[in-house]
Amino acid sequence: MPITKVEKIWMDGTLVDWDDAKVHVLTHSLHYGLGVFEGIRAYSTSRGPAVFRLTDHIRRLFNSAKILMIDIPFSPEALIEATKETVAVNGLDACYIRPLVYLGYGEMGLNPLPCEVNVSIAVWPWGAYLGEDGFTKGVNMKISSWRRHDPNTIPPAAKGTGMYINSCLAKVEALKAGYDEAILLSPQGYVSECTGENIFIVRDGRIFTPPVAAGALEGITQSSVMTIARDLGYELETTNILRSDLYTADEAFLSGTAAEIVPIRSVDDRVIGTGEPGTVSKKIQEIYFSTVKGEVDRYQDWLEHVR
Ligand code: PPE
Repeated sequence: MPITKVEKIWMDGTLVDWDDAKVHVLTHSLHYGLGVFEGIRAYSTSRGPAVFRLTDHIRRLFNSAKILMIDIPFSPEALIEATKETVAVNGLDACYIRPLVYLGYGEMGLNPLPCEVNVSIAVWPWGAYLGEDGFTKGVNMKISSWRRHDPNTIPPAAKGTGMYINSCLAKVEALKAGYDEAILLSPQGYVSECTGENIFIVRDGRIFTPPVAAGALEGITQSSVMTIARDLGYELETTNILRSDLYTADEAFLSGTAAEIVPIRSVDDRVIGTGEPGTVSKKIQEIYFSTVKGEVDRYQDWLEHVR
């Protein structure tokens, strides 16, 4: 998806012009893929732009860095402030936010410990990640022939840059085969997640989502969905799911910051339920969109206002 250029990007404590936000070709992370990042969204609310669950995203950024032994040279508070400043200075009401922690120029070789650690925060307007139609009609999914990585090969709990080779392989395979998005299975064969989203199924009014142990990222949207669903009175369980559970589910949907909440229309050409977004999926989607815009009182704490 093409990036829409804005004014400024935050790099290591200063706001630089968009066109000057550059790195050297010998930047360590570019070679070995060791870096961590976040995907966050700010939404327009009646009180101006608000970043959705910013503190939780920054906390996950620090946890990802901890898992990969990267020492971020800023405090979480400093990066929270920097994120708000970057949204504000670009005058955006709603945008996607991409904090990136990478190992910079100056060292080569596989020992990352001596490397300089750099941090950037970029923001840009980003629309419907899986297409506008996805929200209302649902998307067609394919189980990937690529497995999510084993936790003792590359820990999926860390949102590390290099791990996304796995997601890119699965995404390309699905797109080339005519599907919208891929679902990855864990090395043990359980449903893990999608290339950049968590997955949920609904069966007899109960909701299920795979655990972190199946190789899924601990999604912040997933956690919001869990709270919303339970507050609506649904039973929700984090448990292992088989691919056949997907085929026979009454409803299925995916969740992610970029993708937001998108119903699943089919998996491996098996139409889910009636083929129309189900009642539970639609209800959760509706509440999620009202929540991020600051229209739901009980979830106001999830909004972190920019000004
Ligand atoms: N699983 C993966 C692998 C993943 O990358 C994401 C976020 C999620 C689950 C959902 O997590 P959360 O955003 O906290 O609900 N994917 C980010 C990157 C997408 C991209 O194209 O880049 C995102 O949604 O921002």
